[in-house]
This record gives sequence, structure tokens and C-alpha cells, in this order.
Amino acid sequence: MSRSLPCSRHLQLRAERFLPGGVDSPVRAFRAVGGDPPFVTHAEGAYLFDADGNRYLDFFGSWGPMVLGHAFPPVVEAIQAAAARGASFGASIAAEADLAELVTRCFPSVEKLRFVSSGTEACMSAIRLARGFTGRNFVVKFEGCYHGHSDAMLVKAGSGVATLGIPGSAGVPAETAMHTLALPFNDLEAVRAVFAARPDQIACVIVEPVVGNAGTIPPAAGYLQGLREITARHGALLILDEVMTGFRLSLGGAQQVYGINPDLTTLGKIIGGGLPCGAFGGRADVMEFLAPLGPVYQAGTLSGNPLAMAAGIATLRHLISHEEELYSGLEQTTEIIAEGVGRVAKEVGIPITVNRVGSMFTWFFTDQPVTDFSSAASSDTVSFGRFHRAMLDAGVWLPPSQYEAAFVSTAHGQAEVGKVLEAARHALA
Ligand code: KE4
Repeated sequence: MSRSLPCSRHLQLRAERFLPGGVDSPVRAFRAVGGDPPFVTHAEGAYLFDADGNRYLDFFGSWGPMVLGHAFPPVVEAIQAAAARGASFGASIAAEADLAELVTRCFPSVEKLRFVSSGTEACMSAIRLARGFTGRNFVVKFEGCYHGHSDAMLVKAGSGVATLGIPGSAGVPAETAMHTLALPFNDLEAVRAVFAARPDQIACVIVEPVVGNAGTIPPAAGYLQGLREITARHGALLILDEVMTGFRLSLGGAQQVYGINPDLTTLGKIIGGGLPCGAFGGRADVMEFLAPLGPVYQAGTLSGNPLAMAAGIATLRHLISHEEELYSGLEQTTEIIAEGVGRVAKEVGIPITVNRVGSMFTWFFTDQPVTDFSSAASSDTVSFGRFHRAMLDAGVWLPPSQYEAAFVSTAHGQAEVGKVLEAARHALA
């Protein structure tokens, strides 16, 4: 290894020989903020450690799963014990129903569910199920919401509200994109218009109940209730994509916080305790359209994987048994951090809009309120990139994009609050 290069730089160059961009998921490449991504060697609690011996306070938490912090002992022990019994069987195990029972206890709208290996699989499968159950082809999603990388979800808005979606990525055929209608978030009129334009043609509406993938954007008052009423009136299914918000905003996710009863829910991230796991579930009459009971096919070699089930069970058991103080603690710590940095920015004349729901938040570098993707896009991403780099140099690792949510874990305590506020004072000065 060349002495002059930092280890992470050397590892990046090596990774680029085998992996496009040196990464297995694009956002990790730091293209939106510039500079080299540190290579992590290990993590513990609220901290990540890189190949050059640097320690970072972690505010992206593996993009959501690590709500209990890294290497949480009960989860580590559960994974180790499961691994000693064999990693995967491709056969039924009791732990699948054990975790499913915990999920249905936390999400009363989920009468039946199926485990998959990622949030993408959960959303892709839920959409196929909605189309199979209703016999309709069109799907409504919202700009700025991300539901994984299946073709039907990599679509951007056509010119008008009811116009056909257009591919949002190379490799997505127009014939696929045309059945996805992308509307502005927090705009119920647009939803009413698209149902009026396409009566009896829309299978489902899928939405992040609190958007995390445009940065954090809460639903306007009455918005989610409006989606529920409109979809029910038109016989379309409402799918809440709670891959990020599930077990994050409360034990019952956003649907518990906002009192919404969706037809289907997708889950991921926290449900696997850091291991590959997703799930989709909801009304039993809809779920029973799935093979082997019904005509909608869906399958997966590692679905219900023993190690992922063990990690998820250990995680959910801890969240359930410490619910009250755990979620109020996350709320308080996150408010102090998110609003505290907002105040520091205001003191030095830098406009930042702070959007926060529970323990997910975003500092938007704009003086406008951020209520949908177009207002999020008014942010000064160059300033955000400079802020990100300055915070990283100060040992605070924020998600490397203005359009991502930051997360606080139960491992973030008073010392971590002091550290991030101090780092922000220097970074924003
Ligand atoms: P995965 O396939 O990445 O497990 O889940 C897709 C997904 C679905 N729904 C929501 C609401 C999500 O936030 C995600 C994944 N989120 C991104 C972070 N914004 C994953 C990080 C990445 O792409 O590397």
C-alpha cells in the first residue's frame, strides 16, 4: 500500500477496479458532496470508525436501520446464535412467524405479511399485488418519494398532472413508465384530478407518509387523510411505504402517528436490525391474492432468512419493551440537535430550513419552507456540500446529500449533542 495515500483513498481506488464508482449503492460515492468517502472498518453505538483511524459521529445510521446504534449487544448476540445454527435453509422456520407476530402487534393494519430481502422488493411486490388484486394497471407516486429501484418506480412526472410518467432512469422502457403517474407531494387537488382523468384505471397510490428521500418533508395537515378518502372512494389501494418511517417515528410508524389505516404497508431497514430484510403486508383479503394461495406471483431465496429474522426479533423486542422512554428520548435528543443547529445557522446569517419528524430530520440550505420536492430543490446544494465536508472533517458524518434524511439513534446522548452543536458552530462560521 502506497505510504502517501490515506487508507480510505487506497481502498477507494482498489474498489473502483471491481465496482462501478467503487460502491454497491450510488449515494455512498459522495458524488453529491464531493471528496472521498471514508471506508468504515467497524462501528459501535453512535460512532463509525474508518480505515485511517478516524472516528465519526454517525447521523445516517446505515440510512435508517440502526435506530439502536451500531453493534447493539442483544442484536449481535442474536445474530451470532442464529449463525451457529446455520445461515439459510430455504425452508420454513418458526422465527418467521415470531417476527411477523411482532410486526402485526405494532402495525394493526397489517393482518398478514410476507418477508423479502429489501425495501425495493417490498415495494415492487406490493405494487404487483395491488395491480393483481384490482385488475388495474396505473400506479400513482409522488415526486421526491423513493420506493426502491424497480422499473415502475424509476419514473418522473410527465408534463401535466394526468400525463403518463416518463422514465427516470436509462433502461426503463417508456411502456413501463407510462403506467406510473408522478404527482407533486402535499397536493390533494392533483390526486383528485388524476382519479377524475382515469376512473377505474388506478390500482394504487404509494406514498412515503413522511418523505425522507427528498430530505425530510412532513405531510400537510389532512393530506394523508385525503389520500385515504380519495383512494377508498375510487377503489384504489393506499400503500404506505414505511420502509424508512416504520419503527422509526413510533412503534407503529407514521400510520400510528397520523392515524391512517392503509390497505398495504411496506417495511424495511429497522425490521431487519441491520441485516437484509423487508416486508409488505396489510389487508388479509389482499395478501391472500399472493402465491401459493392466489394468482400474484412473488418469491425469494433468502426471504425470511434466519439471521435477519433473529436480528429483527431482537431489535423489535427491545423497541417494544422500552417503547415509552425510547421514543420520547429520540424525540427530545433530535429536537435539540436539529433545532440547535438551525439556531446556530441563523446567528451567523445562513438560511437553513429545519424539517423534522421524530428522529429523522434534514437541514435544507434554503430560506423557504420545504413542503414538496420543488421547494426542496430550491436548496443551495453547494453550500450543503461545503457544510457536509466541514462536519466530516470535524468528525460528524451526515448523509452525503441534501436530499436525504438524517437519523438519531438511542446511542446518541448528551456528549453527542454537545459534539454536533460544537462542530456545527465551526462548520457554519
Ligand atoms: P432498499 O431496497 O434500499 O432496502 O429500500 C428502498 C427504499 C424504499 N422505500 C423507502 C422509503 C426508502 O427510503 C428506501 C431506501 N432508502 C435509501 C436512502 N434514501 C437507501 C439508501 C441507498 O439507496 O443506498
